[in-house]
Amino acid sequence: RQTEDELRRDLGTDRFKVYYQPQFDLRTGSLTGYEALARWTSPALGPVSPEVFIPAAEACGLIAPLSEWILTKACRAATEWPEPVKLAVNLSAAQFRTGDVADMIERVLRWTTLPPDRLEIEITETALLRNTETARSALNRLRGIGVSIALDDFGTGYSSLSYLSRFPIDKIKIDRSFVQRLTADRNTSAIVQAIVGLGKALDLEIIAEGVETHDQVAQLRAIGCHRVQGYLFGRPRETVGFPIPEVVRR
Ligand code: G
Ligand code: G
Ligand code: MN
Ligand code: NA
Repeated sequence: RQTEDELRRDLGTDRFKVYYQPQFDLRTGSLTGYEALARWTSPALGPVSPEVFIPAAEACGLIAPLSEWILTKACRAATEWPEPVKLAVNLSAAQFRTGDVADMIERVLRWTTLPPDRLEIEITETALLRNTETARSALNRLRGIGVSIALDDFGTGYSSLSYLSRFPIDKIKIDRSFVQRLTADRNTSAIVQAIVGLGKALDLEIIAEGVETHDQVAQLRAIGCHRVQGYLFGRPRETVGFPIPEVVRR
């Protein structure tokens, strides 16, 4: 397949990039971290979304080297940020199929000298569903060295709630489909409120992703969800940005 051939050719070159999207705390107005988002522009195919090239890399056995490259690049960048905020990196389900994802992460942390407590990994419910035992032991090991774990796209997967007690989760990311419906739909607002309540009861951090409007911010504040990420506050960019946008401060 052409995508796979091009992927193989471009792996490790600067045609792959890592972009960073900021996350904020609405109460304090402070920057809390950045999510790393991989980007690829292929000479033959043009810009290819990670929704396409991550599955392609999984299919052709390149997910391990690609992920290690992304993680290394992001961790190295994070050691040079002006503030020691968290770096969140996405891991795909396929990476939990084998037992060595924790080894890879530990190796990259040592190599880049990023303190483990600055790294957060984002996983989806699907990843946990498909590889329950290897995922549990990898996550426990990472947790043990100080890496934190975020459950991504929360609410869209299967059997969400059981994961919260069965895996060492620190943070829930409320999927942007909920955020998008928040101001138009009373039921969605009740669901988000329930997720926030659940998170508080379980002592989890909660962040809303995909925040695009001031009305969504007002609703999230009212519901008690104080962490946010989305185009309203900052798009993913190649370099990290200061100062903090006005919309967070007021
Ligand atoms: O930023 P964007 O909308 O292009 O991301 C699309 C999807 O690709 C999202 O689900 C995001 O989590 C995923 N993604 C982005 N970068 C990475 C990465 O480095 N690794 C993995 N596994 N997924 C990523
Ligand atoms: O699955 P995950 O949550 O990792 O995916 C994050 C994706 O959401 C990335 O592709 C990122 O570019 C995209 N994204 C980030 N902020 C916004 C936003 O405010 N609106 C929309 N529509 N997408 C966003
Ligand atoms: Mn994510
Ligand atoms: Na998401």
